[in-house]
Amino acid sequence: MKKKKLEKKKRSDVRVRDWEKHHEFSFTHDLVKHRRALAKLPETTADEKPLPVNFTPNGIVIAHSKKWAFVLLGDEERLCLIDERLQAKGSTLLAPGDEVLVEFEEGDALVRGIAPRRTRLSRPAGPHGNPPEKVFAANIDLLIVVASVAQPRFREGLLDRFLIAAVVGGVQPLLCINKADLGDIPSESMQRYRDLGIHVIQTSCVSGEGIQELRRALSGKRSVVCGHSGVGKSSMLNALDPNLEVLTNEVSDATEKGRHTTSAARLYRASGDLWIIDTPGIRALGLWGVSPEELAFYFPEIAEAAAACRFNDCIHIHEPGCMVREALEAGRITQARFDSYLRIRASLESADNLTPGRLGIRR
Ligand SMILES: Nc1nc2c(ncn2[C@@H]2O[C@H](COP(=O)(O)OP(=O)(O)OP(=O)(O)O)[C@@H](O)[C@H]2O)c(=O)[nH]1
Ligand SMILES: [Mg+2]
Ligand SMILES: [Zn+2]
Repeated sequence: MKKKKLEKKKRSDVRVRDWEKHHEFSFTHDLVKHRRALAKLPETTADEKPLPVNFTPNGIVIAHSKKWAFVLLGDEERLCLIDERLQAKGSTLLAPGDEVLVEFEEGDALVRGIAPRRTRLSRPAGPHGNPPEKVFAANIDLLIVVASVAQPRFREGLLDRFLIAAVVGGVQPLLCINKADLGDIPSESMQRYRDLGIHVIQTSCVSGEGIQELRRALSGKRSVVCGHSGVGKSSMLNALDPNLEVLTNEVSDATEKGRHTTSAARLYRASGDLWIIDTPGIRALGLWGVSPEELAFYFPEIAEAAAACRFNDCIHIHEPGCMVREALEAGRITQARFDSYLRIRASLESADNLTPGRLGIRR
């Protein structure tokens, strides 16, 4: 009985939210394939040759743990050790999509340099995270935020957070409403995002609806798929290119939630010049590099109205002469987006930056 309890505790300890903390652990799936290769790698990089400063990257990171990474060198996928000095630099931990310099030493491949990132998607690494910023995808053009019509039920909470992370990191967002074969979502929900200039595609990995449109949008670009567990992110990669054979799993019958099948982010190269990073489903997304005061600027319709508020430091909650609340009453700002603004603001003010936060005001 006691043993059972322990096992249970251990399993529940692996939270998807803690990607970084459990990376080594969650990576065992991929490791099985490469265990033999890994055994041949040296424990540390004894060589003290200085790290190169100006270099031309020769590889792209597919997936990584703290100490090693799968890197695409030309057409070859290679397991490389990461030079310990790069880890010591803190802010330069690897992310899938990173462009790196790999050098060879006595047959061993070593990651010796990380090129500056063109774009990034980040989140806070958590209270004990070092470095405090966790980059989970690098050098990408498109963030595909995936939600599902049902199983799991459609939830919008994460969407606005991903849209903000995209703006912060210089990435263009695209919204994918998957499992369209199971029904529809309210058209206002989709229109709300289309009105913000976001490309919204309804897809189904079962009927194939929208897959061609998605393929066109992704072609020639580097993208990353993100969203709750079970919405069909990995299935979408398979729909785009069946040769990928990405692992997927049914959602739980009882809770209609996903089973957190994908355990670590990984870059896939698919036919038609598609480069896509698949990521594990998450329950929540903390925002990196956004202060409560500047949050309104990431909601374009709120920022526009806010320019006319009576007080410069108006936070649009209860100040007199607030044009945001006026725009809300007039319907120019939707209640859903305003509620989302309030919730995210409350969470940015909370200690862990994650607690969705109850609406801080009574209306
Ligand atoms: N009906 C229907 N089912 C789908 C669709 N797309 C995916 N599924 C199913 O949804 C379940 C979850 O799919 P996954 O691709 O594993 O979901 P995921 O988002 O990668 O989940 P995590 O890896 O846990 O984050 C699988 O049983 C899929 O077959 C779809 O368009 N329609
Ligand atoms: Mg998956
Ligand atoms: Zn205001």
